Amino acid sequence: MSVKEYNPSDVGAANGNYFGMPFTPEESALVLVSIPWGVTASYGGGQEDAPDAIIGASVQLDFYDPVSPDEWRKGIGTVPIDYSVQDRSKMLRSEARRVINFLERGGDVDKNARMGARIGRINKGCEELNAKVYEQTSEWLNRGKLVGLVGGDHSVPLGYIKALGERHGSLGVLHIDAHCDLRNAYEGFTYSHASIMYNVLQQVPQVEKLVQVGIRDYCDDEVALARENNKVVQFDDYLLSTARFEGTTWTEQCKDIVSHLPQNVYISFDIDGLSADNCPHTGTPVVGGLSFNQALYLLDSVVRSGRKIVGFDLVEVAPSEGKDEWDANVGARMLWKMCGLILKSN
Ligand SMILES: [Mn+2]
Repeated sequence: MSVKEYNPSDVGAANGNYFGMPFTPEESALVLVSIPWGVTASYGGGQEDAPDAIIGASVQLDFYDPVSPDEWRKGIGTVPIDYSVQDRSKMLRSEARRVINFLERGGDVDKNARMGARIGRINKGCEELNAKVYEQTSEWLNRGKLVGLVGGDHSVPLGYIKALGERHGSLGVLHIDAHCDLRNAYEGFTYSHASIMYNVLQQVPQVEKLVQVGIRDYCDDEVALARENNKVVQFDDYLLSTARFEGTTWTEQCKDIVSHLPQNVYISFDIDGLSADNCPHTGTPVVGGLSFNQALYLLDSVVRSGRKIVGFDLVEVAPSEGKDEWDANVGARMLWKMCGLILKSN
């Protein structure tokens, strides 16, 4: 079907594309790249199934968006999912589970050659994944496309943020998450979901600011790192709430948050930054958190400030097995809003 014949008010087509959109990636301004990967989950898993589940849930959305009306008409294309990534993830995930169980029983990996070898294989597999994400996203950027990345766990965007850094020279990361993800090699895994922002700071020098919002489950080392590194600005979820109880508005807080960001902004959206009723099956849900509308208002504040969203990811959506598709439903809706916002700001 051509784009002209397409009526978005019709019943959604289950054509394998996000939102049942009729566009090919080639004819779209924005392409969505799926990374079905979830090797290092420390608690709940399932993130490698998120792209399929989000596509499934996305078809039943209606497309009028008062925040970014009609922006989808510029084209939102779906890059076919590479299931070899998911197969590799499942294999390495079973190795990672053994390592985590071993650690939880008090084991010392430095004294256990088999566990050490497992960690070596996992780290190598993650490096290969990072290279693949870098290549795939670079290819679409070179063709003049905007790219949205759909995880997968939070380890997946490293290669993409590198590609954007090389392209733009300077960018800031707006990081919405319950966690800081500033751990150096969590559980022995260099490319853990809990280390993504540590790795970004180490490996992507073009990231000049990392602004973290909604964080509420983090450790002393991560606070110390943030205090020593003037690139990192943290907005603790409870402290934001407290200020609002005492009269500060979310509008004022969003202005403050956005003021720390440079002109080019990458959004890294961990679904657990939202309150847990929005993501009950995510890997590490935490009480508190942003409402859907608070998060959306913050993202729109970035665009309204005149800054440009140069890329985004949506990670840690974990569909439950069985009938409850709520996590994927919320994920699809947040993805839809981010698609509209990136198109609006470019
Ligand atoms: Mn995260």
